[in-house]
Amino acid sequence: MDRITTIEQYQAEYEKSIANPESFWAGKAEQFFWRKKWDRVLEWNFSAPSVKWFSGGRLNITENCLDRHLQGKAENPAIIWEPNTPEEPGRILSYKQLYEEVCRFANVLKKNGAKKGDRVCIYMPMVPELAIAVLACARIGAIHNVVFAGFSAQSLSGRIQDSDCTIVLCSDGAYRGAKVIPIKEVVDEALETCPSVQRVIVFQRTNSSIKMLDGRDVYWAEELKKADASCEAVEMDAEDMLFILYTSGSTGKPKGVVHTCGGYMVYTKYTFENVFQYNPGDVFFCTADIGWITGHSYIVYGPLLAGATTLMFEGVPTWPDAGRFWKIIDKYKVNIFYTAPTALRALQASGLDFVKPYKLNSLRVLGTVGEPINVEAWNWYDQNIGKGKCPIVDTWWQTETAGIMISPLAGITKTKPGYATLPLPGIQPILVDNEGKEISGNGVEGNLCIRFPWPGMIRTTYGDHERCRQNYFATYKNLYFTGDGCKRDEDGYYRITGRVDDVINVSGHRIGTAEVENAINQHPDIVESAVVGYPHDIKGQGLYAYVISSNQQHDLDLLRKEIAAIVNKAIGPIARPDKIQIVPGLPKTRSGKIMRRILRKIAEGDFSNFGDISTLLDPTIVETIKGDRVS
Ligand code: 7RM
Repeated sequence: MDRITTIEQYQAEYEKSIANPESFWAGKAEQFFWRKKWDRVLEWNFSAPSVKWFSGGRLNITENCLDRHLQGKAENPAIIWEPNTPEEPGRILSYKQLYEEVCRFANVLKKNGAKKGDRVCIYMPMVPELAIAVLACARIGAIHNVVFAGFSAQSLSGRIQDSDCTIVLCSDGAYRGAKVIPIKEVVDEALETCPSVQRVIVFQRTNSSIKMLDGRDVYWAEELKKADASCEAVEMDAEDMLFILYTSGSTGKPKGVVHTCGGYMVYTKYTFENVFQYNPGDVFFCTADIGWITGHSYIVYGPLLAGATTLMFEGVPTWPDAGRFWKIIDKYKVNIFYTAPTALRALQASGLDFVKPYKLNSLRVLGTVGEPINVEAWNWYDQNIGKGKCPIVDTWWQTETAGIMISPLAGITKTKPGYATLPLPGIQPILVDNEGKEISGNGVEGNLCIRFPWPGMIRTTYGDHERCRQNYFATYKNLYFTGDGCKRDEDGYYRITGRVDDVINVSGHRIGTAEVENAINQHPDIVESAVVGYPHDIKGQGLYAYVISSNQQHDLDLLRKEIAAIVNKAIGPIARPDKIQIVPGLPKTRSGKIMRRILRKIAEGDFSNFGDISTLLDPTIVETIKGDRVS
């Protein structure tokens, strides 16, 4: 372990990381087990872009997550699993058990045809087998593509096709609160359009009745019976792909963000240990789903690389009641708790009666991620969960960054509600104006970019490197552009203000407006649509859709229902618009561009100042839309 313990040490470490990044990161990388040491620490240029960390280095990340801990930590709990239903017994897997389960399932994958470099799609609920599957892929060098099990068949199919997966791992069904969700059914529908898939391995969680396709589908448990408990790890190059994870951007189709073995390993462990100030023996509870980057980096890889105990929760925060998180924290004596502002706002709204029955005295550190946290939620978290004694780390980062980038170090960096505070060592943020000119000094605001590589950064977007360049490296020369707006206050503290592109953050989930518009436009009566975000008390942002219908006779409530159903089918319930307004036209400029700024203001209910609307083709449309606003 290698942990910063004072603010002076943070400053010294930060300065070293800027003055000599290569020796700084080499020092971190040396703490791992490499089959062969790297030849070069870093080669990079942001114009291609091409970034290589630890090139020539050979390793397998699972040897660092598992094998390495068998000396001394074999009996320590690696994964604690809490099921959806509180009455169902949980499971605890020691490092030794997890190691054996991963090896066994790695052999199952091999027997079913998976080889190094193959893409394996994982579409599963939050059961230990999901983490085991992820690690088993990494063990044999197969590239995992985890898809959050709330996405629709169409989204799943798109992700499988884009990365040409040959194997799909899924469950029969999933428990989510009081609901049973048909997982295999969604997979079956998705696979109607996925010719690359040869094999489906089905884990039985709910014992629901499912269809099994002869010659394609097999049962997890059956396959395991035939598998050996030892499996040699496949030696990987530091820059070999570890995984693909799809995320929404400002253009229509989600992008497959690619991360590689060496840099990802170094970055997730370093950030895990330092941001949360992890102590050996701590129980760490991250409430994300493994289907998102937060789950990849801070449920699976970061904690396991550190030899920590990671808690996996299958259910939802409000079932059977809004005290579920707090019950789990007391039950397993959780020391570090990491969640999303949206969950905190929902729990705050449920009232303190759900918090009071619990002691919460094992907690030492609290964290948030995914979206800006409002001061009220921050204070509520601080007082009622942390009892004023636990530092809160507001961690800013992205799918593309692999790990935390701007964040306090728990108990070390002085916090300020709403501020992600300072960059971690190795991270060089820069604010630029819309022309790409640096905005220096403090008390300023601009577009957040990063000017130097870090080991966890995105390498490419799967199958389309040009898209990666266009999206992240072409807006501002020689900079990685995050898509976020950001303030730097008088103390040099950073506050992320939200996306400056057409991405909306709904309950901490990234939704591309273009993606939702494409879905809505599939409706035969919809001529055109425009989706914008508006402030939402619980979700942070909600989705407001303006649609033009060609059918004047259409029952409007029915039309809204049909639109919601279409979005559900195309993306999933998380992208369903909160409000739908049927409009006769959209505010467009003479060149045909929709003036979204006006639509955002109307959605917000702010009619004060629309700015210059004289360039609109039909300025009267603004009044009409205003008049019919959905409140
Ligand atoms: C980890 C994750 C990334 C986007 C990012 C921001 C927003 C994330 C914070 C935040 C304010 C934070 N990955 N975001 N963390 N905004 N404060 N602490 O969420 O790829 O799904 O989303 O989320 O806009 O660009 S993500």
